[in-house]
Amino acid sequence: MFKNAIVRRPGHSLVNGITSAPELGKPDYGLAIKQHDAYIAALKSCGVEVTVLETDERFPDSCFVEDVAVCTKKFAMIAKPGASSRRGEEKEIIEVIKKFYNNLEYIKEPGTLEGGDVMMVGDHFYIGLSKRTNREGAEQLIEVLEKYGMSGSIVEISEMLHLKSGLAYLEDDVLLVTGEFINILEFKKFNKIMIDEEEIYSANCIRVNDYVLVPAGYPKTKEKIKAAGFKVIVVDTSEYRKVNGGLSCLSLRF
Ligand code: CIR
Repeated sequence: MFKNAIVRRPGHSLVNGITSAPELGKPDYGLAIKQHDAYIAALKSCGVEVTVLETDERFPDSCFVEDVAVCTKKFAMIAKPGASSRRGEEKEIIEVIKKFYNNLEYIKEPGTLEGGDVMMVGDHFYIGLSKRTNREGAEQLIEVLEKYGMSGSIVEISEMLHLKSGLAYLEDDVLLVTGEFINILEFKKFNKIMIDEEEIYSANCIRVNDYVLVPAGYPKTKEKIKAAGFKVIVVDTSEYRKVNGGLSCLSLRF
């Protein structure tokens, strides 16, 4: 069960967020704010208390709070963004994390790690090696997980931005998978829901207590998740998608 979530309001600088899809255009700020409101409302309807942080115009991608920390049952790991324009965002999350956690740990240079590369499955954490998370960062996280009686393992990523760009664990042994992750041996044990190539963005869903949040505009994914027995809440993230952001990156849940 998640009791809490932390989000950060996007700033106007969101239009300058890192993107690999400039053809989608720049985010419309007014719409992004409305979508953020709806996202917060969706989290609340799942029964979590939402802490809303102020905008931070210095960092265009700072609404993607998932990347700057990893929140586990026993400790929070303050991450170390691999993207240079995001370096420093992690310092801005420490104060609020301290309100919820006594045990804080820190990824140290030369390690880099972004929370979007970390997928929690019970007490085990899959860590993607991406352009943002390096082996040193992943190994630091594994060492700390082991210190607290948990475990971690590494998954190599070749195409996706983050591990959770193409994977989502919906609990109850169900894993949403797409693209390069479909045939990975470590995921064989899960009941997999395959995401169609043309709906690839929608692999980034989140299970929050009794519901699965699914991005708007991906009917096949929505139907598959419903058919697997989950209750679904649809949330529009079109403006965040323009800067490679999805449902999971917009919050920390714990
Ligand atoms: C970035 O490239 O860092 C942002 N524009 C998007 C971050 C998305 N985060 C995530 O998938 N966890």
